[in-house]
Amino acid sequence: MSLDPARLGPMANAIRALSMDAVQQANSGHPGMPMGMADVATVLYSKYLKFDPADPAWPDRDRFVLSAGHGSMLIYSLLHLTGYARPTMEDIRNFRQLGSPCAGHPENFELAGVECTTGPLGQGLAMAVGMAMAERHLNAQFGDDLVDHRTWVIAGDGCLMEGINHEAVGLAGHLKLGRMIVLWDDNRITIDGDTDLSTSEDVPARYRAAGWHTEACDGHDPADIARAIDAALADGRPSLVACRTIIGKGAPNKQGSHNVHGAPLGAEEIAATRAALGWTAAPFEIPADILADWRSLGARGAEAHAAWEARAAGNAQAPELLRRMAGQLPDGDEAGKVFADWLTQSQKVATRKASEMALEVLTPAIPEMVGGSADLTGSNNTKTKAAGPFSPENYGGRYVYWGIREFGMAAAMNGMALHGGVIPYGGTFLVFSDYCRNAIRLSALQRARVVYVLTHDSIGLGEDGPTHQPVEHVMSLRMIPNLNVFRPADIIETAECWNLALQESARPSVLALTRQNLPQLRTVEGGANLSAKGAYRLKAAEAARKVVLLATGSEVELAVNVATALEAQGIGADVVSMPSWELFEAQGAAYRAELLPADALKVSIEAGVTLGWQKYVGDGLTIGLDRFGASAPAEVLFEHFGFSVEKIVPQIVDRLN
Ligand SMILES: Cc1ncc(C[n+]2csc(CCOP(=O)(O)OP(=O)(O)O)c2C)c(N)n1
Ligand SMILES: [Mg+2]
Repeated sequence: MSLDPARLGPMANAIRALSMDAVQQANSGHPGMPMGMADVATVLYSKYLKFDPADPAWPDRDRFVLSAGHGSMLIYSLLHLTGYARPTMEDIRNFRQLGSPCAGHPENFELAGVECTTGPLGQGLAMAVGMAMAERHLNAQFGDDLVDHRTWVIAGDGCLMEGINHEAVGLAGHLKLGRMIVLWDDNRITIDGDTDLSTSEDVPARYRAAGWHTEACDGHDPADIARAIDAALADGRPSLVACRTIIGKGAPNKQGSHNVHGAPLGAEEIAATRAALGWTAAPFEIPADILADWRSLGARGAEAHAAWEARAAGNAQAPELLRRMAGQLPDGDEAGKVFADWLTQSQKVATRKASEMALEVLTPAIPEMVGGSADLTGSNNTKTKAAGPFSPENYGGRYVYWGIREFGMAAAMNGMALHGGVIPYGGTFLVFSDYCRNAIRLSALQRARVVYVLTHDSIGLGEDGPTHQPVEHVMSLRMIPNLNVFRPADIIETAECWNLALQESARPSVLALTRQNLPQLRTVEGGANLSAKGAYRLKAAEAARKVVLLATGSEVELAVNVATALEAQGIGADVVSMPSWELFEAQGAAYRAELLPADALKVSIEAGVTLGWQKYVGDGLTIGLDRFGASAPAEVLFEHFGFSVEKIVPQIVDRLN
């Protein structure tokens, strides 16, 4: 460390001052955590973290995740002090105000240097596991010269208490992610009060049981913090460093109490803190010598960065790494040729099987795809020949056995996507999307290209019964903004939807896929990817059009049969297949009106809740399932719950008369 250790105290106090003043100004926020972890963060940034404020996206930088996202002023202070272009002091003055990148909780798309969006406790640490996995994966493929960095996390009691922590820690220990270091803000305080109120767990023992190395230190003693981090670096296992801290450290009357967790200190206590810290600068002013120390530390990162650039310049693999890190798909369209050939065939397969067939074509062509499943590989059909197991012995493997850890998988996939260089996809049953729903939401919020392969998408899964039969899931996933929900109807649409999912560089996708076989409905070349418009006319009315049938997934076949029966009675019916609401919404009004004309009776058919379909059918008919399913073979269930030509046609005829 080139910095005089005596300078670290004032540097940490700069974080304390900025944090308490910004929270006071906003009259909202969390001063306790940044003030408590200021010393640890100062040691981390001054001695260990590899970063370059002049180029925050440099591929081989260390990743730093503030999992305790409520302490957002900690990272805003660090980014400003070390010399990132943003946040400016003006941004910090406007903490939590409209238009400031200093959002209430850190947002990855607001500020370079914020690696992921945090605040939902536990998920930051779990995303860091994915980042550490991506690092080892790319290291295995590109070597130490190009990929050689660490993943650091600051996490609080809450992050360690959440259930997802068990999944994340189990994965990291099993995968031996030794380049991951978690600095635990062990302040023994949460919102309600002392942690004694709600826990008596021996957290380090749990981590050790999962294969981690653990250390403890005095989180206010820079030398002791450095000693513990050095020990963590020396150990080959992932490390947890319990940093014993005092929440709100520096506020003489309030520190150590849950009252400093999430409320401004107040003018009086701020004055007392200034006096106690010997901090005489006005709010939002950093004394020149202290700022100079921080900036010199920030400038130091240029050296490691330049050394990496020099190595990359002479490395034949560097362009490929940069392509992947930029999120650009490889050139060429070998896959497209195979998919075009499928149009000349007539393959009756489940869409989960069609997805596997598409993946067998896509994964060799797109080497950055890394697949996996939460212990349902054979059911989700996610494994391909190109993807060998990802393991501590072979981090270059492209298939992750996530175990029964849906939430951990989804969060880690977010981390992998945000790390860059990897396009993760992972499977589970659609009904268990609820187990990972908040991570799916964070994929969408963070604009992360993650593909969720969610199979067994309706009562069509049959005998496993209502616990396993999604009813509300497809519709409820459609409610999440910036998430593409695809429900393809056959092998052709499945391939189209996979292509669309991969092309969405800033949006996650869900593929809702069937267990049961579905006939191929598209055989003639219809021009470009028809699913790209979200909905398209699969079959035009022959008789004068009176009805438009709108269906998704397995119910498109039924809609075609219903149309045939209506035509036999002289009633013209269009069939519109609608694999994606989101993409349909993005079409122009003219296209939407052409597909859903005002003068026809519109009927939706989907084996799930009907709430929502009124948007497209107006006062037309909604055929769906507004109750839980039952245990029986699929054909019996579809018949029983009214998904048959015999039960649907009379309802339509009735309505027309
Ligand atoms: C999943 C989730 N549940 C609840 C919250 C609300 N919340 C924010 S901070 C916090 C307490 C966290 O305690 P700790 O991590 O110890 O933070 P400290 O009080 O020490 O800063 C809670 C419950 C949240 N942000 N995320
Ligand atoms: Mg705490």
